[in-house]
Amino acid sequence: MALIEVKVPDIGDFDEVAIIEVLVKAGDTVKAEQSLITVESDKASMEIPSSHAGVVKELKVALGDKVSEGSVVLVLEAAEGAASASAPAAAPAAVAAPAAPAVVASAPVAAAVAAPVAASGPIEVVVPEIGDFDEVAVIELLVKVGDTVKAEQSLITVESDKASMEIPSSHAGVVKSLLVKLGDKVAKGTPIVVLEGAAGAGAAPAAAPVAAPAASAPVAAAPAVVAAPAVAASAVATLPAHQPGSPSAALPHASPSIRKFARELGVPLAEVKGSGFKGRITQSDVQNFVRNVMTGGLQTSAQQAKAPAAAASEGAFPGLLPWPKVDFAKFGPIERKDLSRIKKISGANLHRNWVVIPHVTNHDDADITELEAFRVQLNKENEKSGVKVTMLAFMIKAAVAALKKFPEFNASLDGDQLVLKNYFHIGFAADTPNGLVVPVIKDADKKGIFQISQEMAELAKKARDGKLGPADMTGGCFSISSLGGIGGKYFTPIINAPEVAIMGVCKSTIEPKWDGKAFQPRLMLPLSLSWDHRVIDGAAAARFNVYFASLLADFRRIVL
Ligand code: CAO
Repeated sequence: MALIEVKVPDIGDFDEVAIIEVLVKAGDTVKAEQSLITVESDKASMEIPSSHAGVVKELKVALGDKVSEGSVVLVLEAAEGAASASAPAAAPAAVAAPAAPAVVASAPVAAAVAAPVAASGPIEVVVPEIGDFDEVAVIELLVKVGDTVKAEQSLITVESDKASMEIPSSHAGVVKSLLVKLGDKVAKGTPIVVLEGAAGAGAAPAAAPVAAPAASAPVAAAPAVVAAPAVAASAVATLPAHQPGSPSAALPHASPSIRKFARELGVPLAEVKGSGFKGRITQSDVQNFVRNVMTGGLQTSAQQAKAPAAAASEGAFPGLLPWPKVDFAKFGPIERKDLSRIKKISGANLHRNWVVIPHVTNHDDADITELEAFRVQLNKENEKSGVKVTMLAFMIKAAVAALKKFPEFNASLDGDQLVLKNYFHIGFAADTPNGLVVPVIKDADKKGIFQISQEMAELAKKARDGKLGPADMTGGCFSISSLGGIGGKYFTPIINAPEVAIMGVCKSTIEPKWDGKAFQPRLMLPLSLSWDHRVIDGAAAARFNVYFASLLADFRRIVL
């Protein structure tokens, strides 16, 4: 059976759009035209359909990744005789291309050029070019009579079965009359509103709206927050509600701008009840939700599950004293500093992981005397290569071997099931000026020490420069947090959920070790393995540590 790469089709003028939902997982059987992922810009969300029927062999994207035309979404084992839905396999872009994506890019552009004359009299704003659609339903009215609108401001949201999009105003002005209502079907040229044009407020310059969707920050920023995860050695992960394969993670009905609004406020849309047309979530639904939470009338599931510091500080966490409120300035000079974005995200994730996961930490030591000598020798021999072999690279390989021997460490909890992974992506905590991030070395089992050392150096640099993308930080199976370059003896790393264990290592020191006849100076590396007691037992954790240490003590064991 043929393996087919299903790619993102033509999505108009967009360079990159973020994946906000992964709708299938490896092993799923999909039909041609079935939606695979949902992507979102600040003006539209759209589902990318499959060009073929078949079984998903491998997902090539993750939540938060940015994709553009030609990005490979997944590899499909095509069903026997299952040609593409609407075109031969040779032309997947054309095959898969839903009309919707084209609309997304063209709508604002066309709106801008639809009535390019500056005017102060009444202006009828019409639906611009919306691609191949004959008719789409109006699902949201975003303005009312009397509202002052700016050029490019969204007027209505329309929806097909694959995409929703906002139609922007071609002009600034005051809404004199609304010419459509909820449920109406509109097509190119349908009048939407009559505006009393503001003097001098003509059409938005053609260049601006073209650039707007692609360049606008929310497209890039929002999903990064969702996935950003990876932050903190111990902490961060994708939001479980949107994990691929979680069927309950249906996208709530809300337009892109409402979703962006909700994200900015940290509102979990899945918990908001929509009062709009066909249950759509409106801006006032989101505002009411926030009001209810703030007045204590409602707890988000996050609050219930994670008991965030904010709740504790308000005394809202049952059974706990309120967080002490102290006027520090009374005791001496102070200054205030906002937490960095990374710290805010990692803090919330660390807190959840610490509260939700029953952590236990096992400490042990690995004798790395010979391995360190080998590492130093390797670096001498390869001085000119520019690649410095690090102890961490050896630990990543040792972690892979230990995960293979103890598969429940390479797993995640999903309800009552354990998801066992047959891939080996290892995260490592990296210290950056803005906080901790956890870049991931993908497929570490297939890479050698030199390649891992090189990739680690590149990822650590990207991390320090603040250039890591969501794809660099997602998909990890197990993390290593090394404080070896700094110092310390042991610590209790917090598990980077949904992983189930993390290895913390500190600085190795020469210690006297009894060999049966005499004390010998040996280089000992302190290990601190934190593990999730819901998945792993103490005996297994001790065995994991012993095995991990034995590999570092004699690296030849790795090939046994
Ligand atoms: N024992 C003794 N020395 C060690 C060591 C160890 N376990 N690990 C590293 N070193 C040495 C290195 O050999 C290097 O020495 P030289 O410069 O003489 O060669 C020096 O310490 C600095 O190493 P490094 O930290 O730059 O390199 P690394 O590969 O060990 O680590 C990275 C890379 C990105 C993991 C690290 O820079 C970092 O950011 N660490 C902090 C991680 C962190 O903060 N974790 C805490 C999370 S708490 O939740």
